[in-house]
Amino acid sequence: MFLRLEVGGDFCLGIRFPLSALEITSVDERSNGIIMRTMISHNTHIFLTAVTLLLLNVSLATAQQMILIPAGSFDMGDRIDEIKKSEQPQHTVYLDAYYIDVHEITNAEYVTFLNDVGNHVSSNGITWIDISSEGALIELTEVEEEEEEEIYQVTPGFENHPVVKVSWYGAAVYAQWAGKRLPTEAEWEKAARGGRINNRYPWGDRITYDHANYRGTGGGDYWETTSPVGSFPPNDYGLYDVAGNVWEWCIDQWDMDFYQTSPLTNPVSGGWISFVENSLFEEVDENENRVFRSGSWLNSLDSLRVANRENDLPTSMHFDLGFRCAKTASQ
Ligand SMILES: [Ca+2]
Ligand SMILES: [Ca+2]
Repeated sequence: MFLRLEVGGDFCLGIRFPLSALEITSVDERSNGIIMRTMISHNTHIFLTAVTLLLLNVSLATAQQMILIPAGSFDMGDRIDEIKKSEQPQHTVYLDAYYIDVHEITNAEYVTFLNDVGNHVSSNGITWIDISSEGALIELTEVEEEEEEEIYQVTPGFENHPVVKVSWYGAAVYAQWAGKRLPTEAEWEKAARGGRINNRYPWGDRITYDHANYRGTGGGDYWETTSPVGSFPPNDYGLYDVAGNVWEWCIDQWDMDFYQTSPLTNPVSGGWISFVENSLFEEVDENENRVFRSGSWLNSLDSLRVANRENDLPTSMHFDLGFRCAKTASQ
């Protein structure tokens, strides 16, 4: 007999039992939600209930897919003189504890959000994700037998790839829907460094195609564009794809000289975290660039450096730009 547990379509655990048949199928309608269908046949033993509860706890932890980064200081910026002035001076920053997503947000996760809210454009006309340009991996399709109803769907085979062509607003509104927020730039860099000091890349000073998805292919990198999230080893905090695959939006407004004036505790440029958490992000100035980090499948190695900073307008949507979420630990 077989016990199967699935969460969000991307987590599956199966165990065979000799005495009973028990099946749990769960559908993740929202990021943390679980709907269960349970079918129990003959000879169900009480120990199966205990096992089920244990597995359910495992599934919930997996569905959350966040890791706690403990409170403390780290050295932010470039010490090695990589030429870019925006990364200097290196300065010590203290951050309160926070959670951050293990993975980049996937197409499947973003489609769940879109179908829940029923739109990909905000009420005041801001586009969250570009679904119309050639090569878009999410599209609106008619539901069979109900011609007037449309749902968002992922191009088959790309469900577990990171969502792309999402604007800063589209990232922020997803994060709010999921009960999270975007990471600050400092939170992102601390997480990406994985507890190491002065490392050029998340795992150290060297990087190869066995570490990350960047321009071209070789080693463990088989992808000319995005790769499924988690296709490469994690950093020391257990975070995947913090170098490469897709760039990742952060809360901060772009300020090239921010490191020269940055507060040394919980810094964020151009708006407090509460500003974003209180849903005021739709009032964020469309003409003020926002930060993204990580480098992408499109970039050479230099862009994947953990100190590297990039930026664009919050309305920008690129084929190599996505995001992951964070959450203040006290919440
Ligand atoms: Ca590649
Ligand atoms: Ca990335």
